[in-house]
Amino acid sequence: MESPTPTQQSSSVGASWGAFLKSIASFNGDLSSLTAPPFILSSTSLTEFSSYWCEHPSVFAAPAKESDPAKRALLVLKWFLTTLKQQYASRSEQYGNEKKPLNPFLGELFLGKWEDDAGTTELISEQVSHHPPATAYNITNIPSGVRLEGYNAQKASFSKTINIKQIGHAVLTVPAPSAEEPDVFLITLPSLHIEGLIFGSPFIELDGSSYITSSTGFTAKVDYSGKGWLSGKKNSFTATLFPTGRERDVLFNVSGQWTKSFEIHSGPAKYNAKDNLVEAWDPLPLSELIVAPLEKQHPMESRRAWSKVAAAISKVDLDTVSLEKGKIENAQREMRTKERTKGSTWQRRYFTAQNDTTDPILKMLGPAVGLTENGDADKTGGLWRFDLEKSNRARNEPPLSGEEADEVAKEMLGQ
Ligand code: HC3
Repeated sequence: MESPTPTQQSSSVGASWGAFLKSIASFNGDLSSLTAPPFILSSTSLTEFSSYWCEHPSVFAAPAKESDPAKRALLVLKWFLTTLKQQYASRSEQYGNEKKPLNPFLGELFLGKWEDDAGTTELISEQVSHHPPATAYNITNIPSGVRLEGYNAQKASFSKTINIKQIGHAVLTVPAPSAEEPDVFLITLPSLHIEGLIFGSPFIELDGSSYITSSTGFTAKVDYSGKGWLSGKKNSFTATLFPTGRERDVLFNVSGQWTKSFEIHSGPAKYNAKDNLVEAWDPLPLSELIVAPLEKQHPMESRRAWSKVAAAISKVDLDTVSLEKGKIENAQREMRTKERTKGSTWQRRYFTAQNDTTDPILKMLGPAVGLTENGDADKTGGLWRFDLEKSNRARNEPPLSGEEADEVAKEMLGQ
């Protein structure tokens, strides 16, 4: 038998579940290097995951209508909690089907929009770093001006199971009614681990705490408890909102399951808190993200770029999966070699890494939530911020002709 080509080695497909479990026990922390069994391969790239932040655009935009800063902070907390189900449990209709997403290539894009009663909300997601892998995103609800930007990477380790620490953060900007300056909210990302691995039915459980702190002086802390000792239910959490630095002066408390429903109460948590119920949340139908048809997409857009791999995954045609993945990986390697020879770097289309290591938002709000001023730039290939100038340039570019698109696909993706 011929020995595998570098392409086959790097394309991590195949392996039985037993071999997979063995490989994760000696795992080096690089999630993309895991050789997963065919049934656990997903045809969705991680660049698509940015859309999970906004599948209820009206909840995303709601804080802009609230004039009281504390209630605005509560609406931001509510929106954040409503995103968790999409972010961490939506890929499996039932528990136990969390798959291995496609590992995005540098410059990969995922663009879309939502059109609903909140008006138009635009999504831009770009793979801004490959080593280490990091994805950046910008989501704007046009009528309200509410805007979320952020970037994230994952650091994985193995102890009993796969544990993932999320690196990066998000910043939500909310124009406040009749205020000159918008409110700014700095959001940290929860840690997670994979459960059900041993039974071949992986699903995510969140752990630890995450925070949201605002320029108006309010902080929310969310504690994730899994099968909570209080409720005994999966995906449990409790959250409190308080004036920054005064954690005991709880203005609102929220509790429930992030996959199901939760209740918001005023004041601190009590055993019998029916009287101070502010709102009960039950998941709403999602607003559908609109993505251009493949032939209208830029060749670097995720679904177009990965279309052959995705088709092969759905047919469980592993040879073609390896071949098509390998073409992209090899073309990308060649691009990086060419850049090194020329002394150039890949120009990100929508985001720019901040060179000064003190970001004003992180400087102002970072200490309240334990984030450093450089946004862990060394672990995410940079401190990434949305670049409006670049975005306007991209928006005004004429679409590529068929020939130009073919050239880009050949050079960048080997297709
Ligand atoms: C860990 C994860 C990749 C990262 C995913 C992230 C953290 C990406 C950012 C999103 O905003 C939130 C999010 C949700 C799910 C996270 C994925 C779950 C599983 C995947 C691993 C790379 C796959 C591990 C393989 C297997 C078979 C155990 O599922």
